[in-house]
Amino acid sequence: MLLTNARIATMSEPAGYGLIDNGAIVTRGDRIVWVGARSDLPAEHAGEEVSDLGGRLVTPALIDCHTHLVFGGNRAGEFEQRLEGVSYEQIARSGGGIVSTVRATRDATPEALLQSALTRVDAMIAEGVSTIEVKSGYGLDRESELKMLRVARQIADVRPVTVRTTYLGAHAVPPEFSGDADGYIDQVCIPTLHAAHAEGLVDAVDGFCEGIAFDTGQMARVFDAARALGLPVKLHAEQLSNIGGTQLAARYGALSADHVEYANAADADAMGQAGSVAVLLPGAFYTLHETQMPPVAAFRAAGVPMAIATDCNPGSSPLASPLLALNMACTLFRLTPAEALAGLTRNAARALGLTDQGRIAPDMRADLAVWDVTEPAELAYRIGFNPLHSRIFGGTL
Ligand code: DI6
Ligand code: FE
Repeated sequence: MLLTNARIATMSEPAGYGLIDNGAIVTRGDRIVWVGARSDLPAEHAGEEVSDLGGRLVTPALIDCHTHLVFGGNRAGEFEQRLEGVSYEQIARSGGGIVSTVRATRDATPEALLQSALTRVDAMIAEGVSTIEVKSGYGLDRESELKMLRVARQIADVRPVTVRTTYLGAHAVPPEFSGDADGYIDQVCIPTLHAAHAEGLVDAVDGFCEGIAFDTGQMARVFDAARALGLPVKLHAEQLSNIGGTQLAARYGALSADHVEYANAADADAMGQAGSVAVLLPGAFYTLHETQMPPVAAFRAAGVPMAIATDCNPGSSPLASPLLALNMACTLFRLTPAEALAGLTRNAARALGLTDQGRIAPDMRADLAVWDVTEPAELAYRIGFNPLHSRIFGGTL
């Protein structure tokens, strides 16, 4: 396939959009084989079937590198409580929060979990998403965690999307282990990781390192187990306070540290040296009325790549719109529109350890989004407006 008459944001440079005007892209099978100015198209590709994009903008398809989009129930009631001044932490400590979604998820059939997840997946695909990371972490017992991961993997059987699954057994302490986080880690979380890995259900391992969840010592045990299985790690770190999660993640060479509002310059340096991505989640910041900004200037100074994701979940970020996340990253966190778009393409791929996605370049997967705009900044600047014209997934329109 030969795509012509395109304005291409290749996202393949270390900064900026890598724009090509009057561009063309040649795909073969599920790969990109050539990209450049139409006038430079090698003669060998001139005979391909042409699709004229009418001057539209083409970007890499979007990658949502941090979601919890498989879950049961909903938490609209907690939204109302928070509006009356009850904090996310207070709700969690009084038996609500993550644990209330755990009850609903344990009770749900796999079929019901899949159907409700697909409503969110479809919203994301409609905004040009090609790859979605999905975490477990609302089961917190062996069978329910495995159920969540199997459902997450099933999404890719019924929709044209790539799914990466992350084991988040260390998300919260379930009620049956109340007051015994260590017992939960050793008796359930780590054995279930082994079971999920044996079933081929795990691409990466994550945890929630926070006062209301697990400390760095507990997370280190989970990370040691992941390392022994050859699995990469990532961490919810420094979301509500700074307890050293980012430094821990860096010591384990984590793919990413996520949220990181309370990270500091030393944390940014450690991440820069480890090559970890900072995954910024403006939907959670917005929903929880947070005021502590992630240290964006320190990330830039330390050369830490920044990714943007929806954190789609029923509690802290009921957001299924990557385009709104793009806008929020600029408006709330002061990223440039080019940084934000890199955050949903090139750097999101890196946060998932994917080397053949997130850029428009030869040998990359042909996952592309075609937009009814001409300026890439328009994707971030509009609110509640979806200009997707078409999406190409693995070379197929
Ligand atoms: N931090 C988050 O923002 C999500 N998980 C986490 O560790 C929230 C999950 C939830 O509230 O259900
Ligand atoms: Fe999260």
